[in-house]
Amino acid sequence: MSLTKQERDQFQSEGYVVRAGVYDEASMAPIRRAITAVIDREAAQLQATGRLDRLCREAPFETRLAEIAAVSLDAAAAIGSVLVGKMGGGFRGPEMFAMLTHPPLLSCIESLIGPEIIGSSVYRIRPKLPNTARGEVPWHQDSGYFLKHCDQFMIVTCWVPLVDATLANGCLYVIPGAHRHGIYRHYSGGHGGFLEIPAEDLPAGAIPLEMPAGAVLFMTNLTPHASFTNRTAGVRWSLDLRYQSPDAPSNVDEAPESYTPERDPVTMACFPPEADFVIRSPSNPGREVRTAEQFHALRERYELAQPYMPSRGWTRLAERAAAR
Ligand SMILES: O=C(O)CCC(=O)C(=O)O
Repeated sequence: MSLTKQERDQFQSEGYVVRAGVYDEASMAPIRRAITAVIDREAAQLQATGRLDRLCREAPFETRLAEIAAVSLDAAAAIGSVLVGKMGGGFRGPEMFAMLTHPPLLSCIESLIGPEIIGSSVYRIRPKLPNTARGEVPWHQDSGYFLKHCDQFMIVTCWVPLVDATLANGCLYVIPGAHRHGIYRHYSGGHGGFLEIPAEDLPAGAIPLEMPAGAVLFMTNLTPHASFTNRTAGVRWSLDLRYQSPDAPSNVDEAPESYTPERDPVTMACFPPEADFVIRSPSNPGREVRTAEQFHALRERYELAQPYMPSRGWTRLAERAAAR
């Protein structure tokens, strides 16, 4: 399952590569069931408090949250935000741990960063709901969200659609080769509240990447990417998972309480609020997080402690507009 030389060359020169069939149906079934269980629980609570009339239980995974959104967009957004989480990575059940440590994925990762693999702190479940601009993610590089001293390190993003990602439902777009520019200037308060690189600051040549469920898009942390409105009746469910080598700064073996405003940012992990975790360490196997329980406890410890993260100081988009 390792990436071929041609795939690795494409990743280095273009900043991305897509590999189909990394997850088969059986390996995606548990996370889909777990997501459905969260929807069940949260929808029942919303119904109990009068914020949702219908649970839409009869709908399949692909359309359930969309049907809830048709009843109440706010209810669907609230359910989505439980899965996405604020700081802390949201859902951290055993099914997510299985997705993060899926051996075929790790073989591909090893061919990009070597055998010592750290699960980078940021992973997300994303439901892109139909026909709402709220679900759009503007152009950005993942490094825009990390601390500045991490721009020089490789952190691999793996974007995994749990349903087929198409032009119609809001597949990802990338700009091949644009990662070689280095970091672009991001602006805070962009579309949907996300960081944003204005499209006019980026080179032309964006391409959409339609992908079957279970394929993986591998991107560098400097690869500009975006996704736009879902114009179907279903939800475009996806995961984004990240990995780095031990050369890149991490908070492995650090107490979350050691992240304070007094600490020098250059000594910090790339994204301090959430826990990084050792997935594979042939040199020191005792450091590996081997069980879903260990993973859950580590993530929870960070979430409860709320480690400090300094601002990267990006200007607000509205200020740029006012200055023009
Ligand atoms: O899922 C999306 O539409 C956007 C994902 C993304 O921006 C990311 O994985 O960094």
